[in-house]
Amino acid sequence: MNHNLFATFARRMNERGDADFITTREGHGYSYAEALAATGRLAGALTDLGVSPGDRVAVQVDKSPEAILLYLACLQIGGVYLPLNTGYTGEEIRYFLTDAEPALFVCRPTTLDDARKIAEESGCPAVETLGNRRDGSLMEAAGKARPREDIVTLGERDLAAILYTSGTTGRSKGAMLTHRNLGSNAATLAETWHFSENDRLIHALPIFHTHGLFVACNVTLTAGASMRFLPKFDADVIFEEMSRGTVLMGVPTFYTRLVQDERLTPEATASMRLFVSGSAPLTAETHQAFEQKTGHAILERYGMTETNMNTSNPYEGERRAGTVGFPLPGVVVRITDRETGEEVPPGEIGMLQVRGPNVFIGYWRMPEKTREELLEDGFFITGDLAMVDERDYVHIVGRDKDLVISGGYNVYPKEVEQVIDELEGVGESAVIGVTHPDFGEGVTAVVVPEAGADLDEAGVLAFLQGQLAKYKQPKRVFFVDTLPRNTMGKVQKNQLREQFKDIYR
Ligand code: MCA
Ligand code: AMP
Repeated sequence: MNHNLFATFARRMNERGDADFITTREGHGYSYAEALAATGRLAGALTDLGVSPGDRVAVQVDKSPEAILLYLACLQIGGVYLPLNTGYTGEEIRYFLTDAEPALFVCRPTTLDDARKIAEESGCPAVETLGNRRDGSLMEAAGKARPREDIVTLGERDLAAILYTSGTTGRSKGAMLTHRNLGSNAATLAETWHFSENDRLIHALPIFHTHGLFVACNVTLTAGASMRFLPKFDADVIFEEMSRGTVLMGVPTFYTRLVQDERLTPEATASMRLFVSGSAPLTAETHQAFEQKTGHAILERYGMTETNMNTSNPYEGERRAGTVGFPLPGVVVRITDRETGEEVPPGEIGMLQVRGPNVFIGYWRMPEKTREELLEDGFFITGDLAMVDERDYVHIVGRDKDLVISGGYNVYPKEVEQVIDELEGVGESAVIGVTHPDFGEGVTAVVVPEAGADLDEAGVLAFLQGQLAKYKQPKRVFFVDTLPRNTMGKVQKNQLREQFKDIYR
């Protein structure tokens, strides 16, 4: 049996033929049959470029239908897709290329010179470009290549993708996701969320993360539905698209922005059947305000890069505000004591662990990290603190890991602190997430200057430009004489969060 996920997709693509798969507002797009043919041409081009089964293909490109076809072409030939945030700086990219050793790096036409240099220094043998106007050297190569129609035969543990879970500095971990991981989750979600050929997904998320790539695209392909591909979230466009769409998938920031918009009414959302939220906590207030204004209860689900989706509120039945619903079919969730690892009784808070066909097989070339987080009995330690209520709904109540989630993007404080600490005059720093009305949490730096140092907020922010992706840069920087520490010397970030809790209000 061929476990290649693309075999399932290709069957669906053949069945759906002339039906729309992906369209843009500029009138560009692909029917299913066109997408299948174009994927075959890209698969031919990748082969010509020397990509073999198991080879990584690193991709940092703007959002476009062709970028999705490139992902599919990678699957088809057994390559390992490695998407990279378009906000990453050259330094950040250097780490990923060095660590993952891809056979090919596909970048934007505008960044080719820098990309070539970084690729050369990182030992990556080939660089091609892909633009968002059907341009770039990869599209040219696809035009000349002999299309591939075969689908490489794979086992269920073969890799489909590697997604890095944080930025740079050697700690970033590449989560290895198999064809089985992605395929099982797509099938489960399509069924749980009642996806059908009639669905038209409004796609406004980036396509370098689990949410916009796997949840959105794999579910669409599994159901044979269609996607309206938008470059980014823009409320004006979303309101226009909602008159024809049926489903929106978004991070909570989408919904906090929509509920503040006076155009949000039952009429504006009349053709929609489902609003999905995830990647960060949706507040109960936003959930309730959205329902009050539209009659739609947002369906909140919970996932991770390492696991795809774990839990979901029900399609039918109560979508409980402030909860992430029930474990998906085939997924087992257990809440454990953080010290002993023993399961805690319902109603008590503990570490959320998860097991299922969705759970990744480990971190790329990090066996020790893998052993620490992926237990022998198959459970993965998520780092999220959770509680299961009397009706079995899972509540995510906090995080045991030092992580800030800003507008759905993960920011690892340590990474930002390390860069700030390099600035002359900085004694030490602590980076925290503080409640932010738009991004959920705002990245915030607290800096202790060295004696006599001449530092100000603008100077620190200017120093970070170009070193860290924009979304990782603090929204504000504050100066203190000392950082609060416990008796073990550990910085008490809770105290800092409390001290600065009102700065974005
Ligand atoms: C943009 N900026 C941000 C963010 N996005 N700063 C902090 N956090 C962000 N998320 C910066 C911009 O560079 C800009 O800076 C300023 O903030 C305002 O930008 P704005 O135009 O308002 O932003 P936007 O372009 O509208 O983007 C906001 C956004 C976007 C729509 C929330 O960040 C987004 O699409 N996030 C989705 C992330 C995502 O897909 N996460 C899924 C991860 P300046 O003005 O100085 O230039 S997958 C995952 O987590 C798991 C598996 C799961 O469960 O799904
Ligand atoms: P990532 O590493 O980008 O995949 O982010 C995964 C993390 O996002 C999880 O470990 C959670 O902390 C958080 N997350 C995702 N969905 C939700 C949700 N619905 N509610 C609360 N936190 C979430």
